[in-house]
Amino acid sequence: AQAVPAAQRGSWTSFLKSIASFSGDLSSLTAPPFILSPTSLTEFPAYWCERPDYFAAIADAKPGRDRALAVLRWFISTLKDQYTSRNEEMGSEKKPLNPVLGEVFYGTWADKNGRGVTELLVEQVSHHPPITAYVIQNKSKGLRLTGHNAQKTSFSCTFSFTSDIVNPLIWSCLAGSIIVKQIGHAVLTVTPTSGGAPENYLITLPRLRIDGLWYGSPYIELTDTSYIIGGGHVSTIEFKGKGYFSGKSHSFKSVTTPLPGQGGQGGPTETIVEGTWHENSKFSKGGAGAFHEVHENKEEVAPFAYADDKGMGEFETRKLWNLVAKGIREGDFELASREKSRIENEQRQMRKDEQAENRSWELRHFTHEASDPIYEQLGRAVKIVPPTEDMYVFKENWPAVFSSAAK
Ligand code: 0T9
Repeated sequence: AQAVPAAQRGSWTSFLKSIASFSGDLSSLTAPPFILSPTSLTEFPAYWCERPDYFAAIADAKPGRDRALAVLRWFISTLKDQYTSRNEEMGSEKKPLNPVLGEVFYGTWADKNGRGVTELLVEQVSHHPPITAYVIQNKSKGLRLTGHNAQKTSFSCTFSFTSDIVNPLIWSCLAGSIIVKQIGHAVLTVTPTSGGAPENYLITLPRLRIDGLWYGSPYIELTDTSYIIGGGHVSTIEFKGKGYFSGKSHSFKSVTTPLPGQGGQGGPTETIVEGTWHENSKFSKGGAGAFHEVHENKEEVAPFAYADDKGMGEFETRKLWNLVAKGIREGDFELASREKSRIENEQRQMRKDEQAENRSWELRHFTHEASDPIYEQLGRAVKIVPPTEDMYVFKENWPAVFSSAAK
């Protein structure tokens, strides 16, 4: 089961040693070529909408329990793409390209069967640590998802054995796992197109465990809990690996309850859904039959070609990383690393120039706020930790290529 090419075993072992003895920002560590992905993290927010029908269905659902379950169904439907698609497409989890400050990704999902156009705008709002902010909007349905993502990584030793190799502690850890705590959250806003007050849903993110490192074929398992709070309901989604609820990998159990005093009256007091997030799940209380069945027809976002929009310039992710990605895809690692160094040097120079001129980089699409009142207010229902989080507020400046841009 050894997936590491013979010529890269040494560098894989030293990479593992550096992650085992290091905690913080893994994105900046140099990894051997076989584990590199040609895709930057700025493209990842697109995973939230590769099943645009489930997203649109949220607006069509009746407010209350039905809508809370529609939000849950859409959320569950995104997890397969977010966390197993690299394994399916590239054979294992791979190390994404570490976005530069100001990197952007714009794209769209076409209208189909009257569900409306869905649009995506992403900006890398911090390089160290990496933070990605995004907006996903279906204007005709009155839906908008905004959020930001960062990660705190640590290493966990799963077992140890005694050995007299150089550093027994570190060596015994090489079969351990990377634990990724996701920082950040998302807010889904549903604005009734017929008028009426907008409704907010706070979405918190699961913890990741990356296993399979020893064999060079990393894969993700989700752990811990995610909450979806809004519309008078709270869904508590517990993630477990093999052998917990169903004896299967990628298991989850979700409990949706009304929030008394927040419009959550009436209907069953509890709805429980159980199953696997990458395949199927069903109701085990408060409903019957299938809850979500994965379908293969995912719809990838159509990026706006950078050549078509002068405004995007050098910072459009696929343009910026073009030659690095080409090198990784075609096995020309000299090209990949030369181009990567060029990009990194340019970035260092930009930061130096800013410092020398006593100015700082200005975000294109977002403004940073120290706290998020929606997170605080909705999070109270589950005594959320931490009690507040920062947020990135969209400046409403859709580039002209988008249909959401006022013309
Ligand atoms: C938000 C997602 C996130 C980003 C990635 C941990 C990870 C960077 C963050 C959390 C998305 O909504 C969902 C999916 C995958 C996550 C990545 C998986 C991963 O391995 C990387 C980290 C930084 C590494 O590259 C670790 C080293 C690598 C050799 C292991 C494959």
